[in-house]
Amino acid sequence: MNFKQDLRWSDVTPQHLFLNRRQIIAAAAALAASPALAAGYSTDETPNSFEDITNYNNYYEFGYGKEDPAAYAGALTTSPWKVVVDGMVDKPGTYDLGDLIAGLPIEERIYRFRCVEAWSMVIPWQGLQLSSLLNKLGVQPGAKYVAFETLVRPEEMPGQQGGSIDWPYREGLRLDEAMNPLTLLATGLYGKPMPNQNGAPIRLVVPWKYGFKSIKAIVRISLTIKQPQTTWNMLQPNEYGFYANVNPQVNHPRWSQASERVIGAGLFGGRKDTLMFNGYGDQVAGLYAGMDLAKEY
Ligand SMILES: Nc1nc2c(c(=O)[nH]1)N[C@H]1C(S)=C(S)[C@@H](COP(=O)(O)O)O[C@H]1N2
Ligand SMILES: [Mo]
Repeated sequence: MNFKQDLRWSDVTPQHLFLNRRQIIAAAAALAASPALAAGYSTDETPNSFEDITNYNNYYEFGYGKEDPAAYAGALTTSPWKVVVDGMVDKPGTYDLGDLIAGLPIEERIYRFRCVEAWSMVIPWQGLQLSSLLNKLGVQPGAKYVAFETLVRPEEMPGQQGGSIDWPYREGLRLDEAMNPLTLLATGLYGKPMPNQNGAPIRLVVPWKYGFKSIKAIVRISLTIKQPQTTWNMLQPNEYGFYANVNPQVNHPRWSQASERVIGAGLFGGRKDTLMFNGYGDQVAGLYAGMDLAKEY
């Protein structure tokens, strides 16, 4: 099965042929908006419109099309929401989401977001640093990785009724990546609670990695000794590695990663060079010192 063909299609389709009128208006509005605040960890690039961010999604539990999540994710029940915490942690348990994150500071961060399919957006997230939750839970010595799983509920997630993915969608980070202050558990965007299609009620955001690392609708967080299995690596290990750091010098076997199509900017160029670590190298390059990123992709 061929997933992630978006790039091959878009590369042969001139931008103006696939932007519809609504998208063109949204793009113009996004560019006319005043510049974003460049504070703390945020980029000062102009965010994409709410319209773009919530209508061009990858969420295979709701279909393979970019507009499927907007069409079908509304049916997902996100309250109550339980999260299982297990593995090498002082306070394991099954938590109600509200209790799990109670008291942890919620921040606003405008991040670049780069999909492995070579498109990108700028998204104003709200969320907590994953490190703050891990510190609250108490990571035990010897834990080296954090594993995440998405909800399995085929009656509300029609994509789980078939297909090649071995549900649940799974992801993982090395503990030092998880503790990096850039890494968020996001609970909202544009100042609103997280839209279902973007991963309500809580999803990961790791801005220096390809978008597939940013797992949605998290119901399990496990501290492990062994490197966890991850969905795209399980499906196509020669195409998707565990690290998945944005790297313009290491191409996907089926397409270049040197540049990216900027969603919503079609009227004004629409393509730009991809930056190493998606522009977050100052904060994260040190995590990979001594590693060959062409081999550990
Ligand atoms: N559970 C789950 N999480 C997921 C995915 C998915 O299919 N299922 N897709 C990933 C991919 S490939 C991308 S690019 C981002 C997209 O996030 P967005 O729709 O909020 O832009 O979600 C990631 N998280
Ligand atoms: Mo992606």
